[in-house]
Amino acid sequence: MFNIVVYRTWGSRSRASSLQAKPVARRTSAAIRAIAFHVAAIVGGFCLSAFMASDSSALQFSGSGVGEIPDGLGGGIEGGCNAATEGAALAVSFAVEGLAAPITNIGVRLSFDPPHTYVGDLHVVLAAPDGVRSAPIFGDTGNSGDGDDSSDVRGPYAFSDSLSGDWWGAAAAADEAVEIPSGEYRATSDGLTQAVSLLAAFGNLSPVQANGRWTLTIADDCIGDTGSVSAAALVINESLPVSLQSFSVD
Ligand SMILES: [Ca+2]
Ligand SMILES: [Ca+2]
Repeated sequence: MFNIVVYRTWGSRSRASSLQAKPVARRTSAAIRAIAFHVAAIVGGFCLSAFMASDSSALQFSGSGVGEIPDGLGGGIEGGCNAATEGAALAVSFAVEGLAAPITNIGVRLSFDPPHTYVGDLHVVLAAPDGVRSAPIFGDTGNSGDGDDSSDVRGPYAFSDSLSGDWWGAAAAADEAVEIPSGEYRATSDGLTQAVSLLAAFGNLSPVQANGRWTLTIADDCIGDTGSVSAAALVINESLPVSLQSFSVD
């Protein structure tokens, strides 16, 4: 197998170098093994370097403006909490710069501390610098017509198209006053369990359009349960699936 590597590597350069390779290959198998080892090491090292370089090419931006989420105004009766009863939204911003290629992957990381004690109160939306393109991360989680899910949120949580966690399912599985487990989830529609594609919402932005101030708004629509966003990050164009471990900003 290594012989093939040697010949292909040299043969691809020029006819002269290919001819030079053959006499070497005929001398001893030990020589071939030594050469092959070095070529394999070089190729392997190159691949590792390329892997690391592409991985580190992801752009990560820490959110500014984290803090307490103003409480909502609604409550008391069924359906009393809705868009009209949202408190002032907490706006966390990401100063995106240096993006030179189209968006191929985008993810959000979010942590709450102190935890918010009622996930169904919350509406989280990511908006591009143009203020027009936006996508929900989650909202009215567990909306069933007779109330939203009462579980807590602490995190950290990661959301992107390349993740598979079921946010609504995790909320349903967690009892009242029990935290939705930290983990990796798909973003979901506001008030609906359907997954949302962040790439569909933002993938058509040019680099020029994508560089600028992105905003993550977190609004609470119901009185009585509160919490704070303690950290947030926006990751763009990571070569690997955007994972919880990939976020280094706390
Ligand atoms: Ca629950
Ligand atoms: Ca509330």
